[in-house]
Amino acid sequence: MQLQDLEKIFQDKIDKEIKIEPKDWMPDAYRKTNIRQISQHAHSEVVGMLPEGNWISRAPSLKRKAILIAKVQDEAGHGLYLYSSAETLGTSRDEMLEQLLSGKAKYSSIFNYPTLTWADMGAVGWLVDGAAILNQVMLCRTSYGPYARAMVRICKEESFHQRQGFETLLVLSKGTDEQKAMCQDAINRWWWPSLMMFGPRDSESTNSDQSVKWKIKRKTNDELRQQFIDMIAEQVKVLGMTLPDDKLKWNEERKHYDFGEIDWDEFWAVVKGNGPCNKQRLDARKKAHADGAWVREAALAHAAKKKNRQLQKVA
Ligand code: FAQ
Repeated sequence: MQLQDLEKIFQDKIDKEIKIEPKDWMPDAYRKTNIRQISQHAHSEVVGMLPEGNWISRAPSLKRKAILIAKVQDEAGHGLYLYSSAETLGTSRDEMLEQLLSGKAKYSSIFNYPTLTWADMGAVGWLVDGAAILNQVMLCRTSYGPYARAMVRICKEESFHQRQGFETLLVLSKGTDEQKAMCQDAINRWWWPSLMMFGPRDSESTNSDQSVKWKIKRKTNDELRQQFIDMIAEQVKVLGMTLPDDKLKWNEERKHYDFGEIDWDEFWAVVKGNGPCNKQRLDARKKAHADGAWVREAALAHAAKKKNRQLQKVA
């Protein structure tokens, strides 16, 4: 078949909302951008375990500890679904990990901020998982089949994460003056970085145009960010807390909240590796990879033994 015919079949499928599957022909750039996005997403889930893992041993009660362990384990599972989904496009887990550990691959800027108090566990659940889920609900309809299907399950778990984060803050917001202050402080520190999770402004977003045309992305960075602000500006009232933005104001004409300027210099500094915890996060991943070497070797040795035994049986 001619290249033009293949491109036409591909585009027809996209137009008719038929999912693109691993064995279907696809343009190289479609394959490449999906590998880029899905692997970055997988790395984010895995690196994202670190800020919360930091609080497992210090959770204030057995119940909170059990919930936090379950949540962190969920993130590992999300990483696994996503790595598997990217592998269907012809890349290997080893290649993706090598890119993460060597600092070549990106992961979400948000996980380069420290979790200083217990209230941060609430703020991460409410704001970080809240931002993640808005983006991921859209990705349940992304055009690449294995990515869309992974997202359906991830979203179910993510919505539980967001609610547990909100509930954690709700309890603090009704507590002592010290607990209330801790809750407000966590919201103040996580608000702006969570707005940055949606990526640069549309005018600076290099991948958006093509990704929207291919229905990889269904909404732009700015559209999702606005949706998030509108939702959180209402929810924060239930907590009796405020968001750290004096320009935040309902705009009756636009039917959206107006908001202040995001510090894009800070965003790009974090993306380029110069955030408060970038080095700490990568060092932790490198250590975990090195410490796990014996597990990988043992698994390979076991698989080889098993294969040998089967071959002997056949012979
Ligand atoms: N951080 O052209 P665009 C989670 C990069 S999961 C770092 O707009 P695109 C769960 C971007 O890669 C959170 N880099 O890019 C959880 C590109 O560079 P490249 C992660 C960023 O792909 C919760 C350049 O800037 N979610 O939180 C960021 O069209 C709690 C230009 O940007 C996903 O990954 C950023 N924030 O749109 C886990 C969702 N934003 O690659 C644990 C899937 C942009 O050309 C605890 N990903 N960049 O070198 C997406 O939807 C998209 O990739 C966007 C970016 C929307 C993130």
